Amino acid sequence: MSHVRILVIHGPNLNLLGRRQPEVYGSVTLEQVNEQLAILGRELGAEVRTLQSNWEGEIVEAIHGARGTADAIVINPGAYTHTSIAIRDAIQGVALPTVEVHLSNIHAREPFRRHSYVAEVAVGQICGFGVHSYLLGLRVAADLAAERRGAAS
Ligand code: CA2
Repeated sequence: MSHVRILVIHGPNLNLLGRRQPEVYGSVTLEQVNEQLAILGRELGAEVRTLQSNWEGEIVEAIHGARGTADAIVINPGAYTHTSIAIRDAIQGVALPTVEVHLSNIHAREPFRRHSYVAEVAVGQICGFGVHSYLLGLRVAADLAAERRGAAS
């Protein structure tokens, strides 16, 4: 069977990773996160595509584009987690298994970060483990993608 295809989406401001607020988000840069995802992807036999956007509409379109080009999605929607019905509807619309990840533990921060619109349409949420949230998310997404491929064949 060919490689499962995973789309990893980084939402707004995550391009600043490692350059600001290291006490909250750590000192690893987005490039380093993507590199670790690529290494793990090779280990898992998964094709990993990564994308960062500060634009809600661009994220919505990337999710639409995943239909037919990816088997599962890993998404850190950034602050859109707490505001975006559009991103939630896009995920529901494409019906691809989606894993929500966050670097920080959103449940241990300001009350406005505790609610996620995406959680309601994601298979699950992993938060609070820094870069490991993404790596764990990729492992789960690769399994979900393989299951989905198996069910379709
Ligand atoms: O913990 C996470 O991964 C978040 O999705 C990060 C978002 C925040 O709005 C969510 O509530 C939780 C913020 C991303 C901003 O990232 C920065 C990184 C370095 C410096 C400044 C911002």
